[in-house]
Amino acid sequence: ATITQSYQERASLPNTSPVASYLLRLIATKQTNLCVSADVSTTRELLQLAEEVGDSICMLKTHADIINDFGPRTIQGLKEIAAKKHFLIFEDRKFGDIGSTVQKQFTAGPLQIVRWANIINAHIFPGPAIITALSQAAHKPPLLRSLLILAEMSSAGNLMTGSYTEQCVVEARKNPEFVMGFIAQRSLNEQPGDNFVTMTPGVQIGATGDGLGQQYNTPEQVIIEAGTDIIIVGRGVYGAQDKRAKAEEYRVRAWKAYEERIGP
Ligand code: 5IU
Repeated sequence: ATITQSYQERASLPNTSPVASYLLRLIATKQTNLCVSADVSTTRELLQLAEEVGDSICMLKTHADIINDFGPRTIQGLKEIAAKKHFLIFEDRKFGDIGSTVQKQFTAGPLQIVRWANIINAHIFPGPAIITALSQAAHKPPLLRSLLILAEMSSAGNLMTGSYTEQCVVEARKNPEFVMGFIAQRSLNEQPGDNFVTMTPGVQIGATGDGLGQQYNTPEQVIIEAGTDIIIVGRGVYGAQDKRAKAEEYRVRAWKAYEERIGP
């Protein structure tokens, strides 16, 4: 059902995590279901990209561990731009260890992810305690944080299929307060009452792959045919000469696709 419901309607359904509600309202207000993946290597490039694409996105996805000079200046800059331009920050850390270790990786070290990322993601191959461990760490001190479970990947030959993906959905349903949805290639909202947010990487216009296993679909394929909610675009945007214009082009394509999907 969520496939044909509007973002606005879904924001107030029961069983929706607080961060998901906030995000769905933000998407509806800004009219953008685009997340840009900022896979750049310096703080300067990261903040400049955030400024340039900020008006066109609902979320910026980071890989803090590929920023050469990541530090307090990066964190402060990111937070300021996110507040000014109204988007959420998603650190694509892909946690995948025992509960005790992921708590430390989430809160400590040079990155201190919990301090600045509204959204994080995790694999469930270590077992469901990874969800409770991250949730605990996010809630002392109480911070509004949410988790995306990695249910499917875009890369060729990946092993996240079938019963593994199904198990991701089972664990998500048990934790609707903290788990806002999935990274997946299609909507996994299959049961009445499911209102998970699906974010899909592997989106580019005019390319089918990158020679390193990445597989691309168009915004229309993922939003209309696969029923997902947010497209994640990296090189398609930051690889362009005019990043602002390119982000706007992806925003318009993905938004039109969503409008077509929900119908009049
Ligand atoms: N990413 C994927 N596929 C996945 C997952 C994450 O591409 O299944 I999970 C990340 C990797 C990169 C971004 O940071 O999303 C996609 O970048 P490009 O649009 O440049 O391929």
